[in-house]
Amino acid sequence: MHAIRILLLACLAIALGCGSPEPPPAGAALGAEVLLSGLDRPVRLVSPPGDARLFVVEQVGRIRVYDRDGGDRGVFLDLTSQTVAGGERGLLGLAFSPDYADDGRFYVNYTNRDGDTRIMRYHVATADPDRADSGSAVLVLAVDQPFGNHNGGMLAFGPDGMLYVGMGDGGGSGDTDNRAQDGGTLLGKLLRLDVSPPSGYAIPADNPFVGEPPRDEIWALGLRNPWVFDFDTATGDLWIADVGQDAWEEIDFAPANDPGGRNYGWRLMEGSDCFEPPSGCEPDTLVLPVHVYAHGGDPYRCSISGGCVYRGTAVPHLSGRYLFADFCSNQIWALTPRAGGGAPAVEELTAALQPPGGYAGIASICRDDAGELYVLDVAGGRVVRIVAD
Ligand SMILES: [Ca+2]
Ligand SMILES: [Ca+2]
Repeated sequence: MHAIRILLLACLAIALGCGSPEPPPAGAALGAEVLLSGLDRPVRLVSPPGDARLFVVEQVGRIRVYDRDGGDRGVFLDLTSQTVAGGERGLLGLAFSPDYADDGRFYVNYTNRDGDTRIMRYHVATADPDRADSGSAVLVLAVDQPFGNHNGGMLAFGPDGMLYVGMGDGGGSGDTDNRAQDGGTLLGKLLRLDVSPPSGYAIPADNPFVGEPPRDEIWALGLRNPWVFDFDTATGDLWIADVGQDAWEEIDFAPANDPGGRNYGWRLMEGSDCFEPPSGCEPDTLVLPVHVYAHGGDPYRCSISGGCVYRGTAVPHLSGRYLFADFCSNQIWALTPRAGGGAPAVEELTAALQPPGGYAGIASICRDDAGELYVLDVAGGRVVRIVAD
């Protein structure tokens, strides 16, 4: 009906001689279907390499495992007794080893009962691939958290086989202790760790601050709350959604094979504006976002929920585009990178990607091993798959 109306309007426009027909409505080849519901604050969805199963992270401390068609395979790991969940805390990150099929290792990032960040390694159970060995925990990294918010939380292996860790600035407001610019703390950074040792981690020899004062774990600094980042599975490019303060939300970028050491600006800058100090922030010395959007509007926008670059096959309209959302407005956009730089094109897809009942609060957009995308509605307890209409 809607399509017919648009067609009629387009014909009318031609008849009146007022221009060429409209292109197909944005998102005409897109749809959204509810795959899972009734979950307890789902924040992430991850698949091991080469594995068709979907592992859904519930912020309350559970990892559930499903078939790709939504068939329930049970609870993979229950960490609810280890975590303090609520607000921005809880079980926040999950990454499977690049060699998971052989080594059975996976990594989680959660806020422990003291409110501090713990990154732990676990092993799959010997007898059942749908269960983790809950007694196999090994500490990889512990980071104290001064406040309850801005825990970052995401873990992902890069194309280089290293584990990347998104760390928020420690919280509070305005990064009053200037942690994101302080090379002496891991807060407000993206970390790069070699997790091949039996426990803990090693520093990759080519990390950018080896032999310099900033801590050797740091890959990038000047981040406020990089809750979701993504390595494009086709190019290796890095996309970081960094949650802003009161004015701007931003998307940061680094090309594949970047040597690291980028300073993305926070708290000197929020988005493309000076923040602290309010003027004279010397943007030329910092890495500016590739895309920003302002707080406000109707629906009200206030907090970016990062996503993924689409490299699946089911939805050609999205190929090579980076999808992201806003937690407050539940709008969804697709960003098309510009070869050779320049401002990327951004298309809003909110209408085309509405499931029945809409979204209550989007936490992230994630991909499975086939490259297909899922919207994680943390507040609505649902996982919504993006499909061709
Ligand atoms: Ca150093
Ligand atoms: Ca920034």
